[in-house]
Amino acid sequence: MVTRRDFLWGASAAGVALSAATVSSVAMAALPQIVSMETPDTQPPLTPENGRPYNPVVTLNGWTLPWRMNNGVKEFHLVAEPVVREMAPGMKAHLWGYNGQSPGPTIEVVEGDRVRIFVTNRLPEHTSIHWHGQRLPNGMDGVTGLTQAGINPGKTFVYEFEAKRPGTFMYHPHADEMTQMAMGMMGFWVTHPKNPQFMAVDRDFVFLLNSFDIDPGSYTPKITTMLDFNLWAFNSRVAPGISPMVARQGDRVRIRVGNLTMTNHPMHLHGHEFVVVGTDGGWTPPNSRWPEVTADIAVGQMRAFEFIADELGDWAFHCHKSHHTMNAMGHDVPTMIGVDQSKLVDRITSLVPDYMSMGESGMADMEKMEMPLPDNTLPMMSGQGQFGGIGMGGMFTTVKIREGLARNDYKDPGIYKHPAGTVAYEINSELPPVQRQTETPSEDGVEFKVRKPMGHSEH
Ligand SMILES: [Cu+2]
Repeated sequence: MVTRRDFLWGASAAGVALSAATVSSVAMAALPQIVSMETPDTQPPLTPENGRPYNPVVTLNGWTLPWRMNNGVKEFHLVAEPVVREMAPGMKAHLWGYNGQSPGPTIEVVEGDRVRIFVTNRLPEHTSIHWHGQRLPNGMDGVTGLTQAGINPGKTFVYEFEAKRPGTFMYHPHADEMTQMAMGMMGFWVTHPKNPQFMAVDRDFVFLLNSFDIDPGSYTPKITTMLDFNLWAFNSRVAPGISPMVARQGDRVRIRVGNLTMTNHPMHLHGHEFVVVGTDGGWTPPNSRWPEVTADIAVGQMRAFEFIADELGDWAFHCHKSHHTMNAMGHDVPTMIGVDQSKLVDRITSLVPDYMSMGESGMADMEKMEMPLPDNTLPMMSGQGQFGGIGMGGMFTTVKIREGLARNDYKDPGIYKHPAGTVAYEINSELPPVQRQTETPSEDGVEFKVRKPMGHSEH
């Protein structure tokens, strides 16, 4: 196996140009080289060095798979295999994925490209790949049993089709899906338009929503879980481990999100309105778009939305289901708000040694919880901001908007320096008395009594 730095074909993020002569005819005759990613860090966009030009995307905590051109055909090599994925610093998961990581690499092609994908199976059971949303011959659709035989362990299959429709797609197995998707097997696919000016944006971020059920202290997801997942992830990564999406002030930014969890996710952006410009069914006609600050993404769906990044700052971007912005916890934690537990703990721990008291005044205690956690377990809510604990895990990151960044600069610019007088502040002043209102003035100033509805006849 080789690292990304060693690959010879297709394209290079580092800009290392290699002559065609370095690729021997022997290599061209065999399968394309296997490129494997060793880090969960967000990789810079992979600028194409051959084939038709396009504006590359940035995969959040991911990367784009390099290819080789073989007689005009774009050839990729995906390897389905067990991987160790760091979900956030301090926690690694034993997942299944492709080419060293979960999710697999993003595949980027251009409308009209002839594409050949070699899929090698290094899993202990058969697999297949379904190319979600694509126009292709039925026999390339990747449904085990229905359109092809399963790819047995150790075997390599070839998929070949023309990338007919430009847009945003996903890939995942259609073989023992319950296991293979619960283990993290999925990836993103972008077919760029032939005309690079069509729907061009300054920054184009892509990622998948996925979820896992990994008991605190363990490494492997429970694959029979139907709904009660405890790790809610962007690309198999949870806050505070998710990269920020960095933009230059004034950039047109696109975020494409695919949902391969078992529930819907209302994705919410702070400080800006966006429009949904596309789904996995294609681009949305301009006259049918409307502004939103939250877009619900159902299971198996993709949404592409765009906004002008005109407000400087570190803006939260997260799923609006509050249990999806925290990390692993037991779901049988009782609500303890208002309960003084100080005298109870000693008595309970003599019976239940690992009993933790928490939640006396809400769950914010968890942000500063410094009690020892089991190995390989993330705090439920964590992340440090410049003003203290952020109290978020799971599906949470930031869009960091700064002035004058270079076009290709995706580095974390650090914390936002707020202009003087623009941060919410504490005021020390005596509270005024409470005015208890029992009568509500109507709009024209005539008062009326608030009363309860008397019955259905009044409706
Ligand atoms: Cu959610």
